[in-house]
Amino acid sequence: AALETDLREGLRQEQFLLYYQPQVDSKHQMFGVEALVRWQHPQRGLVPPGSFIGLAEASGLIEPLGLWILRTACTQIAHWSHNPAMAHLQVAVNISARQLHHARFVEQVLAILDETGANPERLELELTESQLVEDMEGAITKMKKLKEHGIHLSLDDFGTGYSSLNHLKRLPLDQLKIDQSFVRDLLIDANDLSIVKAIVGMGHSLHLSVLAEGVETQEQRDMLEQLGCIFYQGYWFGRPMPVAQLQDWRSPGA
Ligand code: G
Ligand code: G
Ligand code: MN
Ligand code: NA
Repeated sequence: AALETDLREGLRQEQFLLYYQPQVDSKHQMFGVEALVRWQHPQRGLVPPGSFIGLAEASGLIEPLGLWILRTACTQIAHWSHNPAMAHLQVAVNISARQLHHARFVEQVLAILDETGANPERLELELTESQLVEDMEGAITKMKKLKEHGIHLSLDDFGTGYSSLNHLKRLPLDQLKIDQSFVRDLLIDANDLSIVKAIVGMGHSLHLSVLAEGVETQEQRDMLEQLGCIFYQGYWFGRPMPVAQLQDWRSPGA
């Protein structure tokens, strides 16, 4: 309960900030970033999301926090639109189940785009299979509306949830993110290699882009490229970082 009180106070005082992790293509170009929230706690220091997102979801505080995250990411998109080096970047934002299933979620997203002046084409929302299956029909309806406005949709942590190919066929997605658990042992586990290969092939057959998460070495990146996967994210390319540092980012291996 102490942490929940702090979280409520943290929201009031805007103690949160967004870090951004590069998303890179096979030509070593950064084409996007994933926004990852941090909590600058007055006593505890910088708190990672793993330590408070669960509580924010359970307490309902994820609703105001999620709106703050979206508004901050969209404000960043609008700022970058005036910077030729950054204007092309897609900004991916993690959406929690509770936000998505809010009756007014689509209206909330559109209002924030309007308010910030962000180009909807630069915004990508990351959803997970487990949150979609809670209300598949409702989710599909909302996703279609978001897509009509040019917003991109990505399926996060792919392969760890209730992957039903029937769902995948029906979901209006742009991208699959291969979960990092499959990438970790790609070079030593033949099963992971087969799974990644299958996900890449299936994703491309469904006209989705496929991004591999958790890429930590050049060897993993090279193997992914061999398997036909051309979009990557992970510590090899860069850790989540403050926005100021992103300007100086250079791709390893470029
Ligand atoms: O960085 P870390 O490994 O602690 O992140 C843990 C989890 O927090 C991840 O599953 C990540 O998706 C989630 N997360 C990070 N930033 C956000 C955010 O802005 N909104 C939501 N809903 N989840 C986030
Ligand atoms: O659930 P989601 O996929 O949004 O969470 C992404 C989380 O994975 C973030 O907390 C991010 O910091 C973390 N992450 C990003 N790249 C790597 C990586 O290369 N290795 C590991 N172990 N974690 C990573
Ligand atoms: Mn994510
Ligand atoms: Na993920």
